[in-house]
Amino acid sequence: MDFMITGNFDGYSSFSGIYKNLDSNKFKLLKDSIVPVFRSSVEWGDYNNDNYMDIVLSGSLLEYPSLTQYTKIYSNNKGLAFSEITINIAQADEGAISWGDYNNDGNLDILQSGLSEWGDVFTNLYKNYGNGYIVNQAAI
Ligand SMILES: [Ca+2]
Ligand SMILES: [Ca+2]
Repeated sequence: MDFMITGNFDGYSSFSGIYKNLDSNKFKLLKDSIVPVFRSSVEWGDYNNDNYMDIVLSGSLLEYPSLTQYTKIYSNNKGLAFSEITINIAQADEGAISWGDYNNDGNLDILQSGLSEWGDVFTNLYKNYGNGYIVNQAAI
């Protein structure tokens, strides 16, 4: 199993990293350009059903002293790299984000909660139509 961590390690910058399991005792940090976030939530899921686990994450990007909310989906390119996909999803931090197939159509949907850039608390459900379309199903 590989894993991903996000967080803040010095108070002035944030970090996101994917670690590939080389064998039972060694992991290698991949050099993918995952947005570095803290106050974050991240989960693996195969949203496009290609049998490669993708990533959804949300959190705060800290480039001291500015702080920006980020929510991104990264598509797994056949285990070789991850690329950010373009999607209309609310930017949030200090929340939770997860995959789940709420309508049992075989496509993983997204449940997102968190704080907007204006400090509003929200929860959104996004339906995955397949073919790259993920649409907000209105605030919950
Ligand atoms: Ca996938
Ligand atoms: Ca679904």
